[in-house]
Amino acid sequence: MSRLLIVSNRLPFARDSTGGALWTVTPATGGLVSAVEPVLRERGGTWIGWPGIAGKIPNKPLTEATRNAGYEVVPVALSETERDEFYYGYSNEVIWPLFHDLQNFCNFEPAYWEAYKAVNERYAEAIARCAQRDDFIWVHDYHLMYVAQALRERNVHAALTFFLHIPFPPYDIFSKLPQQQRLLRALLQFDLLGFQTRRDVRNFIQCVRRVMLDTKVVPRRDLQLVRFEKREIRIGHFPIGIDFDSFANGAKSEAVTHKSQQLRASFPGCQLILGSDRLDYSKGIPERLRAFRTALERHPELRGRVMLIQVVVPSRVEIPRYHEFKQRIDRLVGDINGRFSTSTWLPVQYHFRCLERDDLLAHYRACDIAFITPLKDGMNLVAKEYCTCRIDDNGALILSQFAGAAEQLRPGAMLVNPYDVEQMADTILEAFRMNQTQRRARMKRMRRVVRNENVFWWVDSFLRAGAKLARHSLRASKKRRSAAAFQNASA
Ligand code: GDG
Repeated sequence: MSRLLIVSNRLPFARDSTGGALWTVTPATGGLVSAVEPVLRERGGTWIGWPGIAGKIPNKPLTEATRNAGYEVVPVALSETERDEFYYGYSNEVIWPLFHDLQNFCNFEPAYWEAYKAVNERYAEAIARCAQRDDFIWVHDYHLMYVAQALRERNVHAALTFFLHIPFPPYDIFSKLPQQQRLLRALLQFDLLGFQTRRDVRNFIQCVRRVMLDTKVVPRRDLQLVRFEKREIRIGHFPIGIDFDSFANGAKSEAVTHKSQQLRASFPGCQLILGSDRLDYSKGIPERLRAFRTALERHPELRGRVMLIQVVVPSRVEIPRYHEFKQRIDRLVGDINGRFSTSTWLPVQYHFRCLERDDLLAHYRACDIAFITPLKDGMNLVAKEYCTCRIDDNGALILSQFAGAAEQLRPGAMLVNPYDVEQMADTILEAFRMNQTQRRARMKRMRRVVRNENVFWWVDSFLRAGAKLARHSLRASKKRRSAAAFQNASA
């Protein structure tokens, strides 16, 4: 089994400066880390990434904090300007909104692209320094789409694989990107490209066909094949999963059982509806709040009998747009509570902080309905975590049709269009009225999928696709060697 070399923008640890030379190291939150960390902890390997704070990295606190991680951690440093132009700039003001179909939120500042390339080159150098022969090199996510190109320019010919955690947009949206051709060319320097869903693969292939006229696409049943500059690139969908057993066992634990009972007991006679997201405009939080408000307006039977618990995890708060976005959420929560609350009932309970893991699990266990409405999402792990923690099979999931998870959870979820506030409001009523037998039947179906297609299944399927690739390139290099030998002999 080859060593796994994971490369992502952020490390699974966040470094925080408490002033002077004092540093704290805390586990980072977010979908990528939740999924990849348990895998690396189990298999071992190396993780290359940025610890989340600009400037020089004094290694000691990081080395100490990661000593028992079960894998090696290699930090990449970013200056403040690089953080601003590469991370906040190209990654989060161009790619993130564009790939979530929110083109009006993009800032196509030309300087950002140069910073993006330069930082990707820094990551490429770190990979070139760390990589050993036969390592499985696996680059993650939208911040690092230029890494393979940078490695090829440094004459690295090893197999390179990539997984995109966020959606890939359709051609009509992608074609707004000023660097569309350069970015696709860079992506085609990887040997295996993994996407979350069939929809993303379709979009990517459509963009390749329209933008890269010198490619040939060979449709295949499992992995699609693209021929480009004498190379073959394989493309597939690999829906990311979660560590099912760890969530299910966590939900059964005494501490979580106690906390969830306490939570339930605090709101007798009320069905609890849960929303939990990072602070991000792609997650559809205002739309969800407006739908909840409409539900209370249109369906008086819900008043006093449902409560929305909305957890918003602070994220990218340094970006002004995110700050304004938080104010919008605050105002909506204030409006709903101001209009509908009574002396004994508060319609929205709002937490703007990251819950401890046990508290999060207790919320999953205690809430009757999960209300997850991203405008677009690569996958959405919260939906899968919620199903997993419903160990009694009782619970309803209202899920945006534009979340990647909708492809797998379709048989049990109540799918909604997050732009249709009235439809979402009516679905709240439907979920509220749904009887236990129906809820259980739906939940069982979803839990089966989440259990079977868990994070280890995801890694295995990606690694298997990568291993096939290694066999292909071995055959190709043997062919090249024998062709060269034949030419030499006949010369
Ligand atoms: C990206 C893609 C894709 C949430 N609240 C708390 C908390 N969380 C954790 C959840 C979950 C993670 O954060 C969020 O994951 P998502 O998948 O929902 O979203 P992104 O962070 O946007 O992730 C996404 C993912 O990558 C993986 O490929 O699914 O589409 O955008 O794991 O548990 N964790 C804690 N307290 C909270 O209050 N501790």
